[in-house]
Amino acid sequence: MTTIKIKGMSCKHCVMAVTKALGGIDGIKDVQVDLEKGEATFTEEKPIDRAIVRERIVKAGFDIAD
Ligand SMILES: [Cu+2]
Repeated sequence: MTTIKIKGMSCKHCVMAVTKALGGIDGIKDVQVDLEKGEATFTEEKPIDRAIVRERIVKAGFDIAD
């Protein structure tokens, strides 16, 4: 499992948007987003480039905390 910090989520709609953005990436599955912790957890079926993850998250209107 991989866990990343997501910046900018404030409600369950944000959670859904982030879940959808991550779930749309080829090779990522089992996406779980925790609003209170500001974290997203997922399984990588193959190594996923962090730049791609960041790009999708930014496109959805959020950002990743390093
Ligand atoms: Cu929201």
